[in-house]
Amino acid sequence: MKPTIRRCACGAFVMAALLAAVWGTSAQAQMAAGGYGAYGAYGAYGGMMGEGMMGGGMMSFAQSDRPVEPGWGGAVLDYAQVRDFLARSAQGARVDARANTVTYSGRDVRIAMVAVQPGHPDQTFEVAGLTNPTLVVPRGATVRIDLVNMDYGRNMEHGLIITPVPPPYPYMSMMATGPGLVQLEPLLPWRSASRLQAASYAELSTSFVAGEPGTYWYVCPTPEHAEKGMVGRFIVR
Ligand SMILES: [Cu+2]
Repeated sequence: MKPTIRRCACGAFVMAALLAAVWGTSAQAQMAAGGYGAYGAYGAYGGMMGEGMMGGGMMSFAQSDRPVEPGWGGAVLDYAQVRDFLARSAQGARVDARANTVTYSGRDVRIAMVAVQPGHPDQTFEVAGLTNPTLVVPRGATVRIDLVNMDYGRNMEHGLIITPVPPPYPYMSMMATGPGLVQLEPLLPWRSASRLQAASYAELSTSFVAGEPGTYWYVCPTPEHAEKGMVGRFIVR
């Protein structure tokens, strides 16, 4: 079994506690307090900038700008494990390719997500073989997202935040989205070798409770990626 890293010390949190209205207030408070200051260190820092607590107001994403290596901050998978991950990615889900939608049911939802699966367009997320699909989860479900970075090359770190702020996003998407209601951090480094079978892959997981029904967006916080379309709908209903 592959190890699972749960980045948030709190384990799970309730999205309902972060309604859009509250979010707006919170974002303003952060800006007033200079909470975006840490974002300035983006790209100039090798490791995590601190413990990433939800709603803490500090940006703790960091860009290492190098391929995955043991001890990077999350799990490291080999190619066989990634193939297994892909093979199980539609488990427990209803996949509608025409509507580009993956719908989950039950109280425990697991979303197996890939950042740039080979054969898919650059700067996209894949779930169950679909590109940037709309993900639908039931209200109140405990949702676990596992993200594997299959991409390769400089500036191909990827991450994920979930935000109520809709696209379009600027080059620095986090200037529009803030740290998000859910975040995977740090950014996942790219795979270690260009040949798929020879590479190792970064994986990171997070869990949260899908509280407040509505439309949200999952977004890659790496500069330029969301602007180029690394984003999809996330619906709680
Ligand atoms: Cu990205």
